[in-house]
Amino acid sequence: MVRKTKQLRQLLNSQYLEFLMEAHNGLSAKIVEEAGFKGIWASGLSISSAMGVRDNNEASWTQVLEVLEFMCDATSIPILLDGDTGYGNFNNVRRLVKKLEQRGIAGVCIEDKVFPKTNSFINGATQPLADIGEFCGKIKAAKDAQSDEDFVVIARIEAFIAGWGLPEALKRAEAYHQAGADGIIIHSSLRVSDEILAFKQEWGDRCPVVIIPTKYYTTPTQVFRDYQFSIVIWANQICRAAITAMQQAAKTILTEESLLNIEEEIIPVSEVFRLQGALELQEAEKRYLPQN
Ligand code: SPV
Ligand code: MG
Repeated sequence: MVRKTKQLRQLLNSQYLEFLMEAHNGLSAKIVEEAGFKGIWASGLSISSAMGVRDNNEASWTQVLEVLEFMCDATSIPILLDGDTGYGNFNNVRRLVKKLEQRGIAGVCIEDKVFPKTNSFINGATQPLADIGEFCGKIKAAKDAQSDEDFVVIARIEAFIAGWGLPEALKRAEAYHQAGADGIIIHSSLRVSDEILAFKQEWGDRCPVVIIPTKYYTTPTQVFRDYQFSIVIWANQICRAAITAMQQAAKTILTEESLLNIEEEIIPVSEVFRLQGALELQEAEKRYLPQN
């Protein structure tokens, strides 16, 4: 089987538009793989929300690592971690990369903001950007720390989010590319894709460019193909779908004080067992437990 790092690298360098789907725990990761996705975005927003905390580095990086381990064990497709700002300085980044490799994570994305970060869609224009030189040091440290040559390091540019224009975004992209980033995420909070398209037009194919169309979701995916983006990340929809379903089920059961109207609407317990791999354990028990 192709190593997960190599799988992710192949997605990044593929001539076709590829897709990563968000997941935030072992169960959602498994569901994403079963749906047919070739890779997973371990979203900071959705992992933190599943933990019941904010997307402000309230969960420690080792708590995130624990979640990643479950996600990785449950799946055979590569995981790209949303590594926020790298949880500290260059030194924290290189330790992060080492630990991610040990846990089977295929790559990490770090963004050019300041620890503790805030989600890009919460007052983005007030968020300070990292110093370019300091951020380049983090990228270099990440690349020097990896022991698997295919481990992927993506640099995420928040210039548009923070209210800077195209020249600043391009300046940063060039610096991060020179520092050794394997690809760039160009992020935007506009409801139209103008910023990211203008960026790609200027940037060309100097290195793969990844996008997160959470806000500009009305842009047809064919446009992203035509502009030759590398990967589209659907960054939070599995988490949001789960929240919708959980809110509705909780409300129905609370008000009706009965399961009658919900039982047919939700998956049976047997499907939970299947997703957990209960059958495998039953077979293993036959092999390993004394049979009477
Ligand atoms: C995440 O999924 O945590 C991201 C993407 O960073 S976004 O929330 O769209 O900024
Ligand atoms: Mg994030």
